[in-house]
Amino acid sequence: MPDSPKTIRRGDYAPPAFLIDTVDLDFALDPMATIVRSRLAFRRNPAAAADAPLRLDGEGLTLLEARLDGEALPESRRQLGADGSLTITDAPDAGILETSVRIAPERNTALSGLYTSGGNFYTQCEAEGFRRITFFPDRPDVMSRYSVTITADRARVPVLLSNGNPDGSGDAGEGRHWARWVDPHPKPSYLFALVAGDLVNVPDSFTTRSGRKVALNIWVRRGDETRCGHAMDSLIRSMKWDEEVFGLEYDLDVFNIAAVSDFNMGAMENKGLNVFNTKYVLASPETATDGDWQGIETVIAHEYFHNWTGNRVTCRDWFQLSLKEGLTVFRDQEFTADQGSRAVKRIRDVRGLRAAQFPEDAGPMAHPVRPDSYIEIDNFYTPTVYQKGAEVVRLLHTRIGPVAFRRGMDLYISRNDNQAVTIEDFVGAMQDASGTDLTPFMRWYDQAGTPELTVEDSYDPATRRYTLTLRQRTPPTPGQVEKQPLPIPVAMGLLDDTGAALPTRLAGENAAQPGTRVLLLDGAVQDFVFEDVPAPPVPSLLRGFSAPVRLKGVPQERLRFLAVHDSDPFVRWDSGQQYAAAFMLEQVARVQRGEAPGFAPALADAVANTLASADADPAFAAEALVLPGEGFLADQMEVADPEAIHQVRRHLRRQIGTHCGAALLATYQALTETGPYRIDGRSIGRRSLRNACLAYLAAAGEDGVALAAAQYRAATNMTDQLAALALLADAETPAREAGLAEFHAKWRGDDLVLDKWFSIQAMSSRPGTIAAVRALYAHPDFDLKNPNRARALIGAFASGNPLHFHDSSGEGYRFLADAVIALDPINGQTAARLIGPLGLWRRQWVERGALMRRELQRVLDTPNLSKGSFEKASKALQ
Ligand code: B3K
Ligand code: ZN
Repeated sequence: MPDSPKTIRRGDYAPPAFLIDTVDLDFALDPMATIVRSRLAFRRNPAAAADAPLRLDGEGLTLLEARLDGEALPESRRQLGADGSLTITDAPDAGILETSVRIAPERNTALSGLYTSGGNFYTQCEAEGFRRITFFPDRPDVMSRYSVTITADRARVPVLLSNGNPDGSGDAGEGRHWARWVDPHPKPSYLFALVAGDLVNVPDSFTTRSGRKVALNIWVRRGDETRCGHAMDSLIRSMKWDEEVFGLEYDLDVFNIAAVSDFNMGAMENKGLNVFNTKYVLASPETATDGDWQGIETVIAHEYFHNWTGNRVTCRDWFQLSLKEGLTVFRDQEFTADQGSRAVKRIRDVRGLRAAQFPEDAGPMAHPVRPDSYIEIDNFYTPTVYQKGAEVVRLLHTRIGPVAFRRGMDLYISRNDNQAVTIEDFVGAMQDASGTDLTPFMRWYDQAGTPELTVEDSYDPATRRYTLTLRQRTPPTPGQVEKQPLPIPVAMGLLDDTGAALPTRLAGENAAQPGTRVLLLDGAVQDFVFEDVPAPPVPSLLRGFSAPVRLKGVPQERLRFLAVHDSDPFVRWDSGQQYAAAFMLEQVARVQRGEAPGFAPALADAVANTLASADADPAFAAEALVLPGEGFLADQMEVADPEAIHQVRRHLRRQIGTHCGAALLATYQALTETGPYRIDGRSIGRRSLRNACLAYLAAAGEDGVALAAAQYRAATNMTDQLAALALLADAETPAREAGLAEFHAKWRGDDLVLDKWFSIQAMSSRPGTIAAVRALYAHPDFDLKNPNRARALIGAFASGNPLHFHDSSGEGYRFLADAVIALDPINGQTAARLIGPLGLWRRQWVERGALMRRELQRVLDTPNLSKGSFEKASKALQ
C-alpha cells in the first residue's frame, strides 16, 4: 500500500450536495462489454452547502459519454478523479445528467457490482458496489425512484430481472430481447439489483392480509428446481408472520429470489429481487443438513424482513448499519423462536454470540455496535453489528415490554417511511412510545467491549432481608480505555433450597411478584434488597440471557443446583455449561503443570440425568449434552492453550462416553429413525440428540467408531451421514479413507455438498492435518475464486480448528497468510474476512504471538493490498 487508505469518521457526516429524484438505467448486457446508460434527474439538496460540486462515485468504469440537459459535456466541465469518481463543474441547481459507461462483468472476480457466475449475470451493490456499475452518488441517504431496461441475447439470457414490478418486455431484433422494470418505492443505490441469464423459476403466490396477490418466484439453475420447496415455504411463513406480529405487509406485485453459487455472503435484500447464495436456498434431505435447513429459514426470513427494516426505512450512513442489521436479526430470531422452541433458539443464538462476538469484542477489531470510524465498510458486517446489535434491540424490548415495543415499531416506521435515518430515530421512537427515558441505552451503541457482571449476596435472618449486590465493569478496548457503566436489565428470580420459586418483593414495593422480574443495574455497583425472604435463597440471574454480558464468579455448587432446578431453560442450560467450563479450565491448568486431567462424576451424573429426561425436549437435551467448545474455553483464558484445551475436552468426551456408554447407546438406539425424513423441530431435535450420543460413543473407543461407520453407510439423509463422516474424519480407522473417498465420488458434482467434504477434513484433529489442508488447497476441486469453497477450506481451518491452526511450528498461520495473499487480488472482501483469526495473537503465548504477527506483517507488506485487507491486518497488528 503506497499511501495509507483514508479513514472515514462518523463525526464528519455531511448531507449529500445533490439529490437524485429519478434514475433510468439501460443495460445492454454482454459478458465482456456491457454498456450501462444512465439518466439522472438531479437537484441541489436544500439541506447542503450551496456551492458544493456535483460529484458522482465511480470505480473501474470506462466513460463513453456524458451529457448535461441534452448537451454533450465538454471535457473541461467534467473531471475524472484518481479514485474513479466523476465531478461536474458549474452544475445547474437542477437538471438531467446522462452517462454511458462500459464494464466487463466476466472479469469481475470481486463479486461486487455486476458480475457473471456460470454464464449468468448478477449484481451485489451493498455497501459500495453500485459505483462499479454506473456513476452515482453511492451513499444510502440518496434515495431515488428507479426504472431499468435490460437488453440481452434471447437464447443465452432468456430471463431478465430487476427491482420492483415488471413493466413490459419485447423483441429487440438481431436475436436480442428486452424487459423493463419499475420500482415505485424510492431506494438507496445499495438496493439496486439485476439478475439475468438462463434460469428457471419455481413459482408460488401469497395473498396479503389486505387481499393483494403477490407473485413469488425463486430463480435457480436448471436442475435445482426440486430443491427450492423449503425456501419457498420459509418465505411464505415469513410474510405471514410479519403481518401478524408487526402488522407489516409486502408492498410490490412480485417478490423474486435468485440463487447464485458465487456470492460474498449469505444473501442480499435488494428491493423486490433478493439475491441469495445457493447455500441459503437449495435443500433436499439427501444434500442438506438440519443446520442447512435452519439456515435457509433464518436467512430467507431475515432478507424478507429487511423489506421494512432496511429498505422502506434505511440508514442515513454506514455507521448506522446496525439500525437495519441488529433490528432485522432481532426480528428473524423472534420469527424462528415462534416457529419452534423459543428456549432452544435462544440457547443457539447465545452460543453463537459467545463464539463469535465475545472474542471480537475482546480483540483488536473490537468496535462499538455503531462504529466511530472505518477504512472499508465491508469489514464492519460483523458479529458486533449484527448479533450484539440484535441483543441491544432485545434489551430495549425487555426494558419497555412487548406492547410498548410494538407501538415503538409502528411509530418508527410511520415517522421514517421512505427516509434514511439514524439509530437515534429508532431509540427515540421506542422512547416516545413507552414514555421511558432510553437515552442511557444509547451507550450500548457507542461503547465497545463486553461488560462483566459479578454478584455478591448476603442474607440476614433477623430482618429476613436478602441483599443482592450487582457490579459491572467493561474492560478497555482499542481506542476506548475509559468505560462508563451501562444500563443492564437483569431478568432474575429467587429459588428456595428445594428449587421452588420464591415470590420477590423489593424494599419499597407493596406486593410481592411471582416468577421472573427484571432488575435494572444502571450504575457501577448497586444493591437490591429483597424483603420477607424466609431463608437464604439461590439467585437465578440473567434469565433468557437478558443482556450480552459475562456473568462471572457464580459458585460451582450454585451452578449445579440451577442446572437442575431453575425454571428458566436458558439458565438451566447455561449453568450446566458454566459448571463444565470451570471444571475444564481447572483441568487445563493441571495439564499445564504436567499432570493428567481428572474427571468429575458430577459430569457423568449430569449426562445421565439429561438422557433420562431427554424425551421431553430432545433438542434441549442435545444442547445440554454438548460440552463447551474449544473456542469458548480459550475465550475464558487470559492466555489460551489450544493443545491443553483440546486434550482436556477429548479426555472428558472419552470419559463421558465410557462412564455413560450404556445409557448413551440406549438413547442412540431408541432414536433410530424409521419413517421418512422430517424437518419439524422435534425430528431435528431427535437427530441432534442421537448424533450427540454417537459423538460420545465414538470418543470412547472402537465400538463407537464402528457404530459411526455403520451410520455413515446406512444414512439416508445428509445430517446423519455428515455427522458420522465428521467423526470418522477425526478417527484412526480404515473407514475414514473409504468414507471420504466414497463421499467425494458421490458428491463431486454438487458444490454445496463438496464444500462439506472440504470443511470436515479442514477441521480434523488428526495429526498431519495442516499438510492435508495444503493438499486440499491444491486439489482440482478447490477453487479460490468461489467464496463458499474458499471459506469451506481456509475459513473452516482457521476458525474451526484451533488445535492445528495454532500449531507451534507456525505452519497453520503461514497457510492462512498464503491463502489471504493469493485471494486478495481476486476478491479483497472475502480475503479480508479470513484474516480475523490471526488478530488474536495477544491471547497466545509470546512465541506463537510472534509467529502470528510475522504473518500479519507479511500480509501487510504485500504490494497493492486491498484497503479491506490493509485495515484488517494493520488493526490486528496494533
Ligand atoms: N445486507 C446484506 C449484507 C451485505 C454485505 C456487504 N458486504 C445481507 C444482510 O444482512 O441481510
Ligand atoms: Zn441483514
